[in-house]
Amino acid sequence: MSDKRPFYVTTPIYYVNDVPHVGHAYTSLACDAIARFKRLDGYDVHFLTGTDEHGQKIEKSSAAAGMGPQAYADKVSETFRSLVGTMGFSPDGFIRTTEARHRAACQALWEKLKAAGDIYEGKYAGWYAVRDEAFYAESETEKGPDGARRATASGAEVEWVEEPSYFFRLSAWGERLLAYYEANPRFIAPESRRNEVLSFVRSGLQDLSVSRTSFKWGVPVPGDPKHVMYVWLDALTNYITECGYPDTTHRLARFWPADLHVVGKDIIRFHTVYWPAFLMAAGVAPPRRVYAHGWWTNEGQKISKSLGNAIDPVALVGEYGLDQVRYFLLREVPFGADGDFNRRALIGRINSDLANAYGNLCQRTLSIVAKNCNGRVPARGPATEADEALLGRARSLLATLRDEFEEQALHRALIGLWETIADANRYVDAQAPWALAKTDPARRDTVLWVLMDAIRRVTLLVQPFMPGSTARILDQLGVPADKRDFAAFDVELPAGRELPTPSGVFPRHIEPKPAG
Ligand code: ME8
Repeated sequence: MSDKRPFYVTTPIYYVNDVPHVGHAYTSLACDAIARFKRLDGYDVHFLTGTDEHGQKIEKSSAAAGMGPQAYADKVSETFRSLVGTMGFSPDGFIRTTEARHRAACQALWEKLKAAGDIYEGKYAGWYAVRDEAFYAESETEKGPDGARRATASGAEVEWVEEPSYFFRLSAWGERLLAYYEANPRFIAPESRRNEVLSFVRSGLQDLSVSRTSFKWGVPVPGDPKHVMYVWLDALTNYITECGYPDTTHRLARFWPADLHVVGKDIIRFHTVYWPAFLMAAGVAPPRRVYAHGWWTNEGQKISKSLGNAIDPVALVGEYGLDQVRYFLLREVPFGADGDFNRRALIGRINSDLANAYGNLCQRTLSIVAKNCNGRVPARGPATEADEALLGRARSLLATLRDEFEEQALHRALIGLWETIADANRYVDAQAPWALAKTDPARRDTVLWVLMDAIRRVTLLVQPFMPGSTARILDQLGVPADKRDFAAFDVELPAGRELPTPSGVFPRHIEPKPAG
């Protein structure tokens, strides 16, 4: 077993009722950047994503598509799997809830909850939203002008359901949940979400219906197969299925409790109330942290199937480039806040942050090196105050980024990196290495070495966000493949190393002229 520290990070598992849009890509992208950062920082990372394939919503959409639910799930799940390749995600596992290992884990968890006295048989009569796969109290719904009743929080239509059901004794867990939140102040983030959950739990919890009898597409309840498990009990269990539950040795012992579940703000309650309660009732430790990010709109509008304005991440990558899209999504909106997807903003960032700032810094530095230093890493002489200022800033970035990643402040990490890029560009202007070529070649070499080292440090840290482009920049800087993790952050470039011919990495985006 590795002596590295383990780190387990998960995305939500996505419903297969529809193909992925930019919102799904966003959550997985954030997890990917975090997983890559931790790997580079020497952790033994397990990064899990996958698809949520049971429940009434999937049963209904498969029927609407004229397919059996399994064939339908197979087909749509594949679109999420192929998005992994398109977006350059690096998961260590891709789980599907229709796998046999998952059914076994759900049933084992159910037996535990039952044996603990936390599951009892009864009858559910109340409101249910298929779109959210959620039960709502009447007070959480309202009737619209069209006469339809909807969940106030999500806008999903609710229907009245009355059926035999098993219940989880959630009402008995309120105090223990509050004690867990109290003892683990980092469990729910950001702070605004934590407050929201605290007030929900303090207001008193109702027992939760955890089985359904009016449809069939789910994991059968052990010993009572008329019932299928409530899809959220089924779905949440995926995080421990992946670790081999109910076998508590091996991966569960190593990676559980999960370090981080990243979710959208829409599903915070499931992850921070139901999930820890199920786990505690089954004698399993709750996860360490749940981070809920915000919601993307499209040019000011809510993204929805009925509006037909879902943004296809595959098309986006085709049009603007993979790393460009990855950068924009994580830079544009403070992680945790809501944001608006706007093409002008995307193009603006591609041209200013990537082409003009980062790309130009690399390109002008490396082309002067190619022209003046025989295409080799120049030798450094004594450092001036200006050199030390830039190098000092670049050296401090790793410690700063570790703190930002601890808080999932991905946008702040990028802001700090780009401030250093701006500093470096000002340094080039002030030092004017092209002018030193004739007057003071030794000083010119020092300036170029300082720039190359600053670019190297920044680029090592940009890797989790833009793996492809940074690999090309590191190639051009002559950084060997085994000197690209953070253990090599302080391994400086040796003078004299031969460099490949530089070429631009971040082209400007020019909008194609409308036809005609
Ligand atoms: O809720 N902006 O699956 P789901 C930002 N299967 N993020 C968005 C988004 C948007 N407009 N739209 C979707 C489910 N997301 C359950 C999860 S986990 C045990 C089960 C992201 O397919 C965001 O992360 O509806 C949200 O939480 C998730 O997709 C919901 O995906």
